[in-house]
Amino acid sequence: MSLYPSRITEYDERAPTANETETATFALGCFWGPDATFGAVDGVVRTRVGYAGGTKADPTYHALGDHSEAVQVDYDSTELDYSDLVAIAFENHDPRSQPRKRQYQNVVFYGSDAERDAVETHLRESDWPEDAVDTRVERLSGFHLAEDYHQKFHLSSTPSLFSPFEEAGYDDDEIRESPAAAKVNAHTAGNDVAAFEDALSYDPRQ
Ligand code: MHO
Repeated sequence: MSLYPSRITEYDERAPTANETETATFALGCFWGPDATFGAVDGVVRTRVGYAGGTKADPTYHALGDHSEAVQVDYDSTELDYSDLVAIAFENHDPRSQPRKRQYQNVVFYGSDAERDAVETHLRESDWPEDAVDTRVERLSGFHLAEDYHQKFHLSSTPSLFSPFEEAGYDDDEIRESPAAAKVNAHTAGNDVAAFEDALSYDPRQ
């Protein structure tokens, strides 16, 4: 499968703008995986990875302090709800224990009382006994963008699909914030991504 730069720019021009989306933030271990897992979901428009949950100012990958690796998901609330994303978060980690390293700990970061209520409702309706869940549920106090080489990690490790973004003239910030890049990144990580198949890729043999 290949990508035309023009398909990328067309896809991104059609996507909901940043003002038209809501944002959810989760720490679920090494952020490369959840970046691609959420990117595959219909209605997830943009993703970015960073550090959250700690107090250290200006964390970096090698000086993380008390933060955890986190993914931020911008989604179209006409297509899916915050609680759908919470459900996906709990399908994609084991909430019964925390990794020892705070870097990889699991945290659901809510941004409002309504979101906190949605997490609590999800847990109450889940099969987990209340005292079995170690995943923290905390108010988001800040999100620090990770280095460019961690953004869309699977995509940037796949030159044949990454170079069309460069040919489209995208810089690092534009690749990080590109709705098309979220979908192609999810595809390169091995997920089924309807938007990639339907709107972005072409088969060069046809
Ligand atoms: N160092 C590990 C995890 C990276 S993740 C961004 C690895 O290379 O797989 O923490």
